[in-house]
Amino acid sequence: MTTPRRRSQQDLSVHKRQVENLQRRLLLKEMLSLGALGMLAGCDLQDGDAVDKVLWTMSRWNDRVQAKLFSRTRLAPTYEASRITRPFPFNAFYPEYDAPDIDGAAFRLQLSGKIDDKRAWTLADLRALPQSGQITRHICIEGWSAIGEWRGVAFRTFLERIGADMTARYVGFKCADKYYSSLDMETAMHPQTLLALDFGADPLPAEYGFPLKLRVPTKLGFKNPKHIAEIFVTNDYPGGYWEDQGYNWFSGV
Ligand SMILES: Nc1nc2c(c(=O)[nH]1)N[C@H]1C(S)=C(S)[C@@H](COP(=O)(O)O)O[C@H]1N2
Ligand SMILES: [Mo]
Repeated sequence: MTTPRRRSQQDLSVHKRQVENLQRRLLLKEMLSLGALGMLAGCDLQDGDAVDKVLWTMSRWNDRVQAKLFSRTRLAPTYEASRITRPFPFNAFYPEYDAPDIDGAAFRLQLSGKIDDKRAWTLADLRALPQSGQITRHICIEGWSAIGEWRGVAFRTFLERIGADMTARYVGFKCADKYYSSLDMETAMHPQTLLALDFGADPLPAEYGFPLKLRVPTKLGFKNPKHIAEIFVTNDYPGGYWEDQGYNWFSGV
């Protein structure tokens, strides 16, 4: 008979083996990468394209390992309302006064890719779905963080509602300000990933993502697209505005 204690020891040893396997694979891959860098050194690092290719390959691989370690059930911390940062900091690739001016009444959220029902959504349609909220910390790669409150539709609920292909690898976002980003399907379905309509008690202000932003507390700030115009589901790596300039695609916190 296996006592609970014994069972947990067995679980631990299985876990330990998995970690060891992972470490072995990491080491092997690192040696392969070093080998590739050595080859590049041989060509004087003159060939920028080849160097780029190796670095991008390493980064993509790093994303895959991080995705394996990420757990759908790991939750980001939540906070009391008294901890909310006021005023909440603004950030974008342009100054605040250039934030897109969007007409909420005319707004239609576009859907494309591996989705059964690609009908466009009005804001009223989205508000008719069950709403929930969160008080979580937004962490920007530039070295600041702030606690905010967002409300909206659990993104998983929305994906189910539109008949998104949940076996696809990525969900991509195109924004009204030409920003774009993407998530792995696991993160898209995470219980805290929220299609946010409200910031605190009010609709998202223009600068903070009106009319829609994706709030992903398990990711760095740049993977929280504001002013979402289109959502698509795909198996082709969509990249992102900062991701394509070298920021790590996975960027989990
Ligand atoms: N559409 C859009 N979304 C965006 C950005 C942007 O420039 N455009 N910047 C990202 C970055 S780097 C950060 S830190 C957060 C800032 O969100 P906030 O203005 O609500 O603080 O938005 C993210 N989402
Ligand atoms: Mo950011």
